[in-house]
Amino acid sequence: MTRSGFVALVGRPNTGKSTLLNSIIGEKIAIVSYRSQTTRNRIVGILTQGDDQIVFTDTPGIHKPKTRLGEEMMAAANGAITDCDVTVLVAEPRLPGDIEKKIIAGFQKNNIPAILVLNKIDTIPKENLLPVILEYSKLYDFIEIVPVSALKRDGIDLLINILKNQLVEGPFFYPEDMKTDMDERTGICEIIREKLLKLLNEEIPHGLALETVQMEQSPKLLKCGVNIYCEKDGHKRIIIGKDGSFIKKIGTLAREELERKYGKKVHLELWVKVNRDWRNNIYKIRSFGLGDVE
Ligand SMILES: Nc1nc2c(ncn2[C@@H]2O[C@H](COP(=O)(O)OP(=O)(O)OP(=O)(O)O)[C@@H](O)[C@H]2O)c(=O)[nH]1
Ligand SMILES: [Mg+2]
Repeated sequence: MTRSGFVALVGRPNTGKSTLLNSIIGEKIAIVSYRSQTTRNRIVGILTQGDDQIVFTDTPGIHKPKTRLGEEMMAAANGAITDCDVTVLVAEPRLPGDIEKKIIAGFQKNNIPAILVLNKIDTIPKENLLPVILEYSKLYDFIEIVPVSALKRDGIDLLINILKNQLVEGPFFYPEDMKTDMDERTGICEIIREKLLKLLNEEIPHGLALETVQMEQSPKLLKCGVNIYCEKDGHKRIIIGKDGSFIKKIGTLAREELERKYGKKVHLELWVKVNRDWRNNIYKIRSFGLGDVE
Protein backbone atom coordinates (compact mmCIF):
# COMPACT_ATOMS: atom_id res chain seq x y z
CA MET A 1 0.00 0.00 0.00
CA THR A 2 1.36 3.40 -0.94
CA ARG A 3 1.54 6.37 1.44
CA SER A 4 1.55 10.05 0.53
CA GLY A 5 1.20 13.56 1.90
CA PHE A 6 1.66 17.27 1.25
CA VAL A 7 4.31 19.28 3.08
CA ALA A 8 4.68 23.09 2.92
CA LEU A 9 8.01 24.83 3.55
CA VAL A 10 7.47 28.27 5.09
CA GLY A 11 9.48 30.89 6.94
CA ARG A 12 10.90 34.38 6.70
CA PRO A 13 12.84 35.25 3.51
CA ASN A 14 16.35 33.85 3.10
CA THR A 15 16.20 31.06 5.71
CA GLY A 16 17.07 28.44 3.07
CA LYS A 17 13.66 26.99 2.17
CA SER A 18 14.53 26.59 -1.50
CA THR A 19 17.99 25.22 -0.68
CA LEU A 20 16.27 22.72 1.61
CA LEU A 21 13.81 21.68 -1.12
CA ASN A 22 16.68 21.09 -3.57
CA SER A 23 18.63 19.18 -0.95
CA ILE A 24 15.65 16.92 -0.16
CA ILE A 25 14.78 16.22 -3.82
CA GLY A 26 18.46 15.85 -4.75
CA GLU A 27 18.09 18.09 -7.77
CA LYS A 28 17.87 21.83 -8.38
CA ILE A 29 14.12 22.51 -8.51
CA ALA A 30 13.99 26.04 -7.04
CA ILE A 31 16.45 28.85 -7.63
CA VAL A 32 18.44 30.11 -4.66
CA SER A 33 20.18 33.41 -3.91
CA TYR A 34 21.70 35.33 -1.03
CA ARG A 35 18.94 37.94 -1.48
CA SER A 36 15.59 37.83 0.27
CA GLN A 37 12.41 37.28 -1.70
CA THR A 38 13.99 35.04 -4.28
CA THR A 39 10.99 32.69 -4.45
CA ARG A 40 7.87 34.36 -5.82
CA ASN A 41 5.24 31.65 -5.97
CA ARG A 42 4.58 28.11 -4.91
CA ILE A 43 7.10 25.62 -6.23
CA VAL A 44 6.34 21.93 -6.08
CA GLY A 45 9.07 19.33 -5.51
CA ILE A 46 8.16 15.64 -5.39
CA LEU A 47 10.09 12.96 -3.48
CA THR A 48 9.13 9.35 -4.21
CA GLN A 49 10.99 6.59 -2.36
CA GLY A 50 9.61 3.04 -2.44
CA ASP A 51 5.97 3.18 -1.35
CA ASP A 52 6.24 6.75 -0.02
CA GLN A 53 5.57 9.99 -1.87
CA ILE A 54 6.02 13.42 -0.26
CA VAL A 55 4.83 16.44 -2.23
CA PHE A 56 6.67 19.55 -1.05
CA THR A 57 5.60 23.12 -1.68
CA ASP A 58 8.31 25.75 -1.40
CA THR A 59 6.85 29.20 -0.73
CA PRO A 60 7.88 32.88 -0.83
CA GLY A 61 9.47 34.12 2.41
CA ILE A 62 6.95 35.73 4.76
CA HIS A 63 7.37 39.51 4.96
CA LYS A 64 5.29 42.67 5.11
CA PRO A 65 4.22 43.23 1.48
CA LYS A 66 4.84 46.61 -0.14
CA THR A 67 3.45 45.80 -3.60
CA ARG A 68 0.55 43.85 -5.06
CA LEU A 69 3.07 41.18 -6.05
CA GLY A 70 4.15 41.02 -2.39
CA GLU A 71 0.52 40.54 -1.33
CA GLU A 72 0.14 37.72 -3.84
CA MET A 73 3.35 36.14 -2.56
CA MET A 74 1.97 36.17 0.99
CA ALA A 75 -1.31 34.66 -0.21
CA ALA A 76 0.72 31.88 -1.86
CA ALA A 77 2.62 31.17 1.38
CA ASN A 78 -0.46 31.26 3.60
CA GLY A 79 -2.47 29.18 1.13
CA ALA A 80 0.24 26.51 1.15
CA ILE A 81 -0.05 26.20 4.95
CA THR A 82 -3.81 25.70 4.68
CA ASP A 83 -3.56 23.18 1.84
CA CYS A 84 -0.89 20.85 3.26
CA ASP A 85 -0.91 18.00 5.76
CA VAL A 86 2.22 19.12 7.62
CA THR A 87 3.92 22.52 7.65
CA VAL A 88 7.68 22.80 8.03
CA LEU A 89 8.74 26.13 9.53
CA VAL A 90 12.28 26.83 8.31
CA ALA A 91 14.15 29.21 10.61
CA GLU A 92 17.70 30.37 11.21
CA PRO A 93 19.36 28.81 14.28
CA ARG A 94 18.66 31.90 16.40
CA LEU A 95 16.02 32.86 18.94
CA PRO A 96 12.61 33.36 17.31
CA GLY A 97 11.97 36.84 15.93
CA ASP A 98 8.73 38.69 15.26
CA ILE A 99 8.08 36.93 11.97
CA GLU A 100 8.53 33.45 13.48
CA LYS A 101 6.28 34.40 16.41
CA LYS A 102 3.61 35.62 14.03
CA ILE A 103 3.77 32.43 11.94
CA ILE A 104 3.56 30.33 15.11
CA ALA A 105 0.55 32.36 16.30
CA GLY A 106 -1.14 31.33 13.04
CA PHE A 107 -0.25 27.68 13.76
CA GLN A 108 -1.81 28.01 17.22
CA LYS A 109 -4.99 29.58 15.93
CA ASN A 110 -5.60 26.88 13.35
CA ASN A 111 -4.00 23.96 15.16
CA ILE A 112 -1.54 23.33 12.32
CA PRO A 113 0.63 20.18 12.55
CA ALA A 114 4.13 21.62 12.26
CA ILE A 115 7.77 20.61 12.29
CA LEU A 116 10.48 23.16 13.04
CA VAL A 117 13.64 22.99 10.95
CA LEU A 118 16.55 25.02 12.29
CA ASN A 119 18.65 25.43 9.15
CA LYS A 120 22.23 26.67 8.63
CA ILE A 121 23.63 24.86 11.69
CA ASP A 122 26.98 24.92 9.89
CA THR A 123 27.15 28.64 10.75
CA ILE A 124 26.97 28.34 14.56
CA PRO A 125 28.76 26.50 17.36
CA LYS A 126 26.77 23.42 18.47
CA GLU A 127 26.28 24.72 22.02
CA ASN A 128 24.26 27.69 20.71
CA LEU A 129 21.52 25.37 19.49
CA LEU A 130 20.02 24.19 22.78
CA PRO A 131 18.71 27.58 24.03
CA VAL A 132 17.10 28.12 20.61
CA ILE A 133 15.39 24.72 20.71
CA LEU A 134 14.19 25.39 24.28
CA GLU A 135 12.76 28.77 23.36
CA TYR A 136 10.90 27.42 20.34
CA SER A 137 9.50 24.47 22.27
CA LYS A 138 7.97 26.91 24.75
CA LEU A 139 6.19 28.67 21.89
CA TYR A 140 4.54 25.67 20.19
CA ASP A 141 4.06 21.95 20.41
CA PHE A 142 6.05 21.09 17.26
CA ILE A 143 5.88 17.45 16.10
CA GLU A 144 9.69 17.57 16.00
CA ILE A 145 12.48 20.14 16.03
CA VAL A 146 15.18 19.19 13.51
CA PRO A 147 18.52 20.99 13.19
CA VAL A 148 19.92 20.71 9.65
CA SER A 149 22.31 22.22 7.18
CA ALA A 150 20.56 22.24 3.81
CA LEU A 151 23.78 23.45 2.20
CA LYS A 152 25.94 20.63 3.58
CA ARG A 153 23.10 18.08 3.43
CA ASP A 154 23.44 17.46 7.14
CA GLY A 155 20.32 16.10 8.91
CA ILE A 156 18.33 15.86 5.67
CA ASP A 157 17.79 12.09 5.72
CA LEU A 158 16.60 12.30 9.32
CA LEU A 159 14.14 15.02 8.31
CA ILE A 160 12.88 12.92 5.40
CA ASN A 161 12.30 9.98 7.76
CA ILE A 162 10.40 12.17 10.21
CA LEU A 163 8.22 13.42 7.35
CA LYS A 164 7.63 9.87 6.12
CA ASN A 165 6.19 9.05 9.55
CA GLN A 166 3.52 11.70 8.90
CA LEU A 167 2.29 10.16 5.64
CA VAL A 168 -1.02 8.38 5.44
CA GLU A 169 -2.10 5.46 3.29
CA GLY A 170 -3.29 6.67 -0.07
CA PRO A 171 -2.46 6.92 -3.76
CA PHE A 172 0.52 8.80 -5.23
CA PHE A 173 -0.45 12.23 -6.54
CA TYR A 174 2.27 12.34 -9.21
CA PRO A 175 4.06 9.77 -11.39
CA GLU A 176 6.99 8.14 -9.57
CA ASP A 177 9.67 9.71 -11.79
CA MET A 178 8.30 13.27 -11.64
CA LYS A 179 10.31 15.72 -9.52
CA THR A 180 8.44 18.99 -10.10
CA ASP A 181 5.37 20.33 -11.85
CA MET A 182 7.19 23.45 -13.05
CA ASP A 183 6.86 23.82 -16.82
CA GLU A 184 9.99 24.12 -18.96
CA ARG A 185 9.41 27.74 -20.01
CA THR A 186 9.15 28.85 -16.39
CA GLY A 187 12.22 26.79 -15.48
CA ILE A 188 14.25 28.59 -18.16
CA CYS A 189 13.12 32.01 -16.87
CA GLU A 190 13.99 31.05 -13.31
CA ILE A 191 17.54 30.02 -14.21
CA ILE A 192 18.08 33.38 -15.93
CA ARG A 193 16.45 35.27 -13.02
CA GLU A 194 18.80 33.51 -10.61
CA LYS A 195 21.83 34.84 -12.49
CA LEU A 196 20.30 38.34 -12.49
CA LEU A 197 19.63 38.12 -8.74
CA LYS A 198 23.22 37.15 -8.11
CA LEU A 199 24.87 39.79 -10.28
CA LEU A 200 22.63 42.85 -10.03
CA ASN A 201 22.60 45.05 -7.00
CA GLU A 202 19.94 46.53 -4.79
CA GLU A 203 16.46 47.24 -6.03
CA ILE A 204 16.65 46.10 -9.67
CA PRO A 205 16.15 42.31 -9.17
CA HIS A 206 12.91 42.73 -7.25
CA GLY A 207 11.38 44.57 -10.20
CA LEU A 208 12.24 41.93 -12.79
CA ALA A 209 9.81 39.64 -14.58
CA LEU A 210 10.79 37.13 -17.23
CA GLU A 211 8.87 35.44 -20.00
CA THR A 212 9.99 32.73 -22.42
CA VAL A 213 8.54 33.83 -25.73
CA GLN A 214 10.26 31.35 -28.05
CA MET A 215 11.19 27.75 -27.48
CA GLU A 216 12.13 25.10 -30.00
CA GLN A 217 13.80 21.80 -29.31
CA SER A 218 15.47 19.13 -31.36
CA PRO A 219 17.42 16.15 -29.97
CA LYS A 220 20.68 18.12 -30.13
CA LEU A 221 19.59 21.75 -29.68
CA LEU A 222 17.37 23.91 -27.48
CA LYS A 223 16.60 27.35 -28.89
CA CYS A 224 14.88 29.89 -26.69
CA GLY A 225 14.12 33.58 -26.55
CA VAL A 226 13.32 35.30 -23.28
CA ASN A 227 12.01 38.78 -22.50
CA ILE A 228 13.38 40.39 -19.36
CA TYR A 229 11.11 43.14 -18.08
CA CYS A 230 12.37 45.77 -15.66
CA GLU A 231 10.65 48.79 -14.16
CA LYS A 232 12.78 51.74 -15.32
CA ASP A 233 14.81 52.94 -18.31
CA GLY A 234 17.80 53.33 -15.97
CA HIS A 235 17.47 49.70 -14.93
CA LYS A 236 17.33 48.61 -18.56
CA ARG A 237 20.61 50.44 -19.28
CA ILE A 238 22.27 48.71 -16.32
CA ILE A 239 20.98 45.25 -17.31
CA ILE A 240 22.23 45.68 -20.88
CA GLY A 241 25.54 47.12 -19.67
CA LYS A 242 28.27 48.86 -21.63
CA ASP A 243 28.08 47.56 -25.22
CA GLY A 244 25.79 44.77 -24.02
CA SER A 245 28.47 43.33 -21.75
CA PHE A 246 26.26 42.68 -18.71
CA ILE A 247 23.41 40.93 -20.50
CA LYS A 248 25.97 38.89 -22.41
CA LYS A 249 27.46 37.65 -19.16
CA ILE A 250 24.00 36.71 -17.84
CA GLY A 251 23.28 34.89 -21.11
CA THR A 252 26.52 32.91 -20.93
CA LEU A 253 25.97 31.82 -17.31
CA ALA A 254 22.34 30.84 -17.96
CA ARG A 255 23.22 29.04 -21.19
CA GLU A 256 25.92 26.99 -19.47
CA GLU A 257 23.47 25.87 -16.79
CA LEU A 258 20.77 25.08 -19.36
CA GLU A 259 23.23 23.03 -21.43
CA ARG A 260 24.10 20.97 -18.33
CA LYS A 261 20.43 20.54 -17.43
CA TYR A 262 19.22 19.56 -20.90
CA GLY A 263 22.39 17.76 -21.98
CA LYS A 264 22.33 19.52 -25.34
CA LYS A 265 23.50 22.70 -27.02
CA VAL A 266 21.49 25.82 -26.16
CA HIS A 267 20.92 29.00 -28.15
CA LEU A 268 19.62 31.68 -25.83
CA GLU A 269 18.45 35.12 -26.88
CA LEU A 270 17.58 37.74 -24.27
CA TRP A 271 15.66 40.98 -24.81
CA VAL A 272 15.45 43.65 -22.10
CA LYS A 273 12.24 45.70 -21.95
CA VAL A 274 10.64 48.23 -19.63
CA ASN A 275 7.30 47.42 -18.02
CA ARG A 276 6.51 50.20 -15.56
CA ASP A 277 5.03 49.33 -12.17
CA TRP A 278 3.97 45.81 -13.23
CA ARG A 279 4.31 44.68 -9.61
CA ASN A 280 1.20 46.68 -8.74
CA ASN A 281 -0.92 45.46 -11.64
CA ILE A 282 -2.62 42.13 -11.00
CA TYR A 283 -3.23 41.45 -14.70
CA LYS A 284 0.45 41.91 -15.50
CA ILE A 285 1.44 39.87 -12.45
CA ARG A 286 -0.78 37.01 -13.65
CA SER A 287 0.48 37.30 -17.22
CA PHE A 288 3.93 36.49 -15.83
CA GLY A 289 2.56 33.33 -14.22
CA LEU A 290 2.72 34.83 -10.75
CA GLY A 291 0.00 35.52 -8.21
CA ASP A 292 -3.02 33.41 -7.51
CA VAL A 293 -3.22 31.56 -10.80
CA GLU A 294 -4.68 28.31 -9.51
N1 LIG B 1 25.66 28.44 5.48
C1 LIG B 1 24.49 28.03 5.01
N2 LIG B 1 23.84 28.78 4.10
C2 LIG B 1 22.66 28.33 3.64
C3 LIG B 1 22.08 27.11 4.06
N3 LIG B 1 20.91 26.95 3.42
C4 LIG B 1 20.76 28.02 2.63
N4 LIG B 1 21.81 28.87 2.73
C5 LIG B 1 22.03 30.13 2.04
O1 LIG B 1 21.00 31.04 2.40
C6 LIG B 1 20.69 31.90 1.30
C7 LIG B 1 19.20 31.86 1.03
O2 LIG B 1 18.85 30.59 0.53
P1 LIG B 1 17.46 30.33 -0.19
O3 LIG B 1 17.30 28.85 -0.29
O4 LIG B 1 17.33 31.13 -1.44
O5 LIG B 1 16.46 30.91 0.92
P2 LIG B 1 14.86 31.01 0.86
O6 LIG B 1 14.38 30.78 2.24
O7 LIG B 1 14.31 30.12 -0.19
O8 LIG B 1 14.66 32.54 0.47
P3 LIG B 1 13.34 33.27 -0.17
O9 LIG B 1 12.97 32.52 -1.40
O10 LIG B 1 13.82 34.64 -0.44
O11 LIG B 1 12.29 33.23 0.90
C8 LIG B 1 21.53 31.42 0.13
O12 LIG B 1 22.69 32.25 0.04
C9 LIG B 1 21.89 29.99 0.53
O13 LIG B 1 23.11 29.54 -0.04
C10 LIG B 1 22.81 26.32 5.02
O14 LIG B 1 22.41 25.24 5.45
N5 LIG B 1 24.00 26.84 5.45
MG1 LIG C 1 13.21 30.54 -1.85
